[in-house]
Amino acid sequence: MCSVLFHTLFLSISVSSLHTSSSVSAKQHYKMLVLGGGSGGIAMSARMKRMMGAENVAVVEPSEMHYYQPIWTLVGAGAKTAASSGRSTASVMPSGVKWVKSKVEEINPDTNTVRTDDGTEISYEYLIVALGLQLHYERIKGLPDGFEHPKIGSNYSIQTVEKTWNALQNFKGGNAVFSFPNTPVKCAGAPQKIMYLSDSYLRKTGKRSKAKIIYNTSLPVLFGVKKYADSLWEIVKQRDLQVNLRQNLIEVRADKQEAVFENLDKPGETTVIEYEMLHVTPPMGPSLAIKGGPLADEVGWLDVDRDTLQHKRYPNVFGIGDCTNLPTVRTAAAVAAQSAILNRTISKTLKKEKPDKKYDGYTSCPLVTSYNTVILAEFDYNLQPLETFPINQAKERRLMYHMKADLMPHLYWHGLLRGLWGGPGPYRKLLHLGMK
Ligand code: FAD
Ligand code: UQ1
Repeated sequence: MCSVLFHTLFLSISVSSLHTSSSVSAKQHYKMLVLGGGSGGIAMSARMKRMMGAENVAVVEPSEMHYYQPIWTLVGAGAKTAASSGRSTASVMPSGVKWVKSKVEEINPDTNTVRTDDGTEISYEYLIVALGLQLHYERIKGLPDGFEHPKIGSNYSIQTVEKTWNALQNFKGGNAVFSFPNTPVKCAGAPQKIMYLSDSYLRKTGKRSKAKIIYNTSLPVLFGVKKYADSLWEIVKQRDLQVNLRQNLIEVRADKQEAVFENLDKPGETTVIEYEMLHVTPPMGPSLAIKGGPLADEVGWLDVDRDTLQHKRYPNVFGIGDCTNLPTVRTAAAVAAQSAILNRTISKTLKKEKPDKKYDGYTSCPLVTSYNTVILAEFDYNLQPLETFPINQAKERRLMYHMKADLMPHLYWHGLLRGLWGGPGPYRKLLHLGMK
């Protein structure tokens, strides 16, 4: 009780911020502890504040900055600035919610505790895990050091996204190469969106005839949903983009501008491509704070129920977003839909009732195909299209580009992060009324 009073007093006299850092608070127990302050963590902390009061909620997040990652596709192509993608974590943290500015090292669901990198133990009654996924540039020989050389970039990290734009602007002639790794990735369309944008840029600047554009993907398909893959194959044919399937980037010799790919169907067979521009999508894997621990599945992802998002073995633990093993494509759009379901699951669990709403796997990938067109892919667990608008979304559309570039950022900062946007499901039903 005493510590709660101290905490309240401290908050009331703090002039610099509404949020306190971990070093000044003695409170080490929360009714709702959220791990990770990215898309899923902030959205759920806003929802949990509404459900149980800000004083009962804490978020563990080490980063000073919060990034709207989906816009990095456009930053890499020079259509948005990197600065526009970030805001301070303090500014997105719901007011009154405790921000523990540390890194989670270990989660102990048997004792309902979490240990952070500064050795602090925090206990909880309920836990939401939203730790995102881990990028593994280091699994490609020659990286990350290779990024110190020009002509190579990656839209997947704030450190390297502007390097993509530099490489594109400085392109003179030769191969422009784009990779897709041999792991699950977040936003499975992003590795090829930057190829379409680069093609458009080179056409606009009169350099396209000097370029050979190559998309080397580990996957056996161009895109996992047939309806959109069919449209994308048409586009790559029309624009003379070379797609090579089952090719995995294993080494970058940045000093010589060489990329080495292995043929996944013929182990040991490698191809060396000299590049004038290289865009790397890194291998990705589970959060290291989850992998190998009691909350992980056999691969390392958070083991949650695909309908309710409740942990399969620990009923007071829940998961959202990229860190989970939900069998859908990891996106912020999926996080939005999941946040509404998880809110319901938790509210039912608190009342000792059975969760009733089911997540259908909704995810969405605005496939940017030029500086003014998008194919808006939306689909479910069964890889079946689940489109919001009563028009054929497999067609390239200008309207959808404006949605991606101009509307989505607002929906993210003011809707999703405030716990007010639970995905387009209800609007889809309205928009399709009378159409079927
Ligand atoms: P994140 O938002 O990544 O948050 C994870 C948080 O956990 C981070 O803040 C991190 O600092 C924190 N964290 C990590 N480890 C620890 C630890 N040990 N302790 C404490 N905190 C920790 N989605 C779309 O819907 N549409 C798109 O068009 C789209 N395009 C994309 C393009 C690119 C280039 C990229 C990179 C992503 C794109 N996404 C897109 C995907 C989207 O950004 C992610 O799926 C979404 O942010 C996932 O939310 P999350 O909360 O699971 O993870
Ligand atoms: C979405 O909800 C979302 O999260 C805010 C995205 O992330 C940026 C998206 O890219 C998309 C497409 C959606 C889905 C929203 C609509 C209106 C179709």
